Amino acid sequence: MVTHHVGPGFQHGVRLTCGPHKETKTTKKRSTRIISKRPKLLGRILPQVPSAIAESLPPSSLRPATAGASRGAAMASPPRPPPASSLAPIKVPMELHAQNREKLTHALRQHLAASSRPTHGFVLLQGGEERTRYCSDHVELFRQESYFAYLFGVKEPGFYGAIDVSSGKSTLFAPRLPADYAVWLGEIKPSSYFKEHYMVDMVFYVDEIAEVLDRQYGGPGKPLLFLLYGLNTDSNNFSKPAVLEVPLSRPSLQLFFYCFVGLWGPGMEKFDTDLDTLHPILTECRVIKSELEIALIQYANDISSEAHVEVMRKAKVGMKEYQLESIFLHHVYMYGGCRHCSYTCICATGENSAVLHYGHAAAPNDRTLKDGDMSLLDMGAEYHFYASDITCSFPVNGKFTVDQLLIYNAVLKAHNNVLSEMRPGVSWIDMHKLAERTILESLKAGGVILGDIDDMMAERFGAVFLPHGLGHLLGIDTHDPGGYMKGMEREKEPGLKALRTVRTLQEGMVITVEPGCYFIDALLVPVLENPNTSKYFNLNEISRLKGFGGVRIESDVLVTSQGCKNLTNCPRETWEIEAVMAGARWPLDDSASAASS
Ligand SMILES: [Mn+2]
Repeated sequence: MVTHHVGPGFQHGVRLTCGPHKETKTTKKRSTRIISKRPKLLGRILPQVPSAIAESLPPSSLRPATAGASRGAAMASPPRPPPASSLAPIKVPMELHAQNREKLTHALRQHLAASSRPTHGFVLLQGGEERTRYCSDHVELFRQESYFAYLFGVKEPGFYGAIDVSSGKSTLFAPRLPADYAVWLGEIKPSSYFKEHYMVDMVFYVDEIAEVLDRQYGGPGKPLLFLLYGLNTDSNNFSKPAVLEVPLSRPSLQLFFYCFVGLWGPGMEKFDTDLDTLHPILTECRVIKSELEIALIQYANDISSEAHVEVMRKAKVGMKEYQLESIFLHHVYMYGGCRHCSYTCICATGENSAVLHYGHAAAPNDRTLKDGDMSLLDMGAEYHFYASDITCSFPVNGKFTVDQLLIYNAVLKAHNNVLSEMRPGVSWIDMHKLAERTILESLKAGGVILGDIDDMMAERFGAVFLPHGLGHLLGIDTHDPGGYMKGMEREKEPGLKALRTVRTLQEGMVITVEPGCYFIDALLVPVLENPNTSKYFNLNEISRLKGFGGVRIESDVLVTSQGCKNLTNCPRETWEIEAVMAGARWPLDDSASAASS
């Protein structure tokens, strides 16, 4: 996925309204809500599939071509369809989160020692809370807050977690659930379950936090709590420091406590708090991935790559964009166990593929695929919090036109050039410029633009075609935090200002490489009207390509000690795409490769 809050959005600066005031709901309320809504859900009827959709997807005609290979044997018994997936959900190692905690305490101790501060205190994080749909009792499917997920791997809502900075010991605080929970929502798990399952040292209840931390500290003076508060440079939102429940029924009283008494409920006067130290250190921990994290990102990539291939195979003229989305979602969930995607699927075809973040509620992937369209499908599954973010572009009828070959290969060459240059020490800004230059050179070779490429680069002309950043860190968030650490400035120039990171690559980073080339009216028109820039266009060509849409190719790439490793495995060469769309297996076997090349 590409950029959201870049450029103008960023200039709004910090949005203080998104600070810690946002959530006031208590665990108790949540439980009551859930319980009271259940009977309604029990009576819900499954929606009927529109018959037009069912008809457009005759399952037999969409079977891979290999199904016909055993025709002779078909007389005796029906041929076995090939397995729909070669994958199955992998085991999630909770050591991953224990390692993450260890990494944090190590980094925190180092930081504190370096600034001559005492190395004791507690990291205290508040996990995410379940939300309902507006004022209704419909509970939205919960997904853990990402920093909490990183440190504790807890999938349930309403938890807090603490880490003793000096000993490294970790404690989870579980919500105290009412007895009715067992009626509507299942077994109330004992503390011992959470202790064992999440590999923490201790488990208590949320209402015991102040008492437990005070007791565990046992030293002189007040114990220090390191709370998470800091800016997400992609969204401009702030992470929310832990707030202890105020057992007051009236929101106005809660607000009073919040504003005048301090952030805390009863018992918090026992602690000192630090809002500055934790966020940058924890964010930096997330930037470099461990082996165990990489394995999960690889799995999310494997199942998502396979699902993209499945979509590619089943895409046909006359289908709806959302049917492509549906095939992807079904595949990653059915075979990969991925209940969440990392972001909303972008299934753009035709002119929609020039809308960078198509697929949102106001543009809900509902166009009919037409002969001659390109598609741009940006979809990625999430597995145990870890993301994939993959874009494939291909002609919906399975055969590239001359124009499509030109634009697609321009982007592919940019993608491949970047991969061949990526290694520790390389500047991401340079990689962006490399992608941009590659695309401009290809467009020039194809007669779409004219003039000197260096001049175009100096004038940032490439941003007309590639307005978003080349890629972003990927991990528990699709746009993983840490793109701009303290002291790193956002560039001001077109294209570069949209970069989600300006870092130098380091071993262990996972970053997306997603060059694109788009024909976006909102960008083309002003540039065509300006004589300083219109000189670069071959006007005949550009007027023909104006409705082309766009191409993006996106892979998730691990920076290794010597270079990089592409974690994504989708058909990328045009002949690979055409072969797969014609029914060839992926990866192509030797005969298919030979026939196509
Ligand atoms: Mn992306």
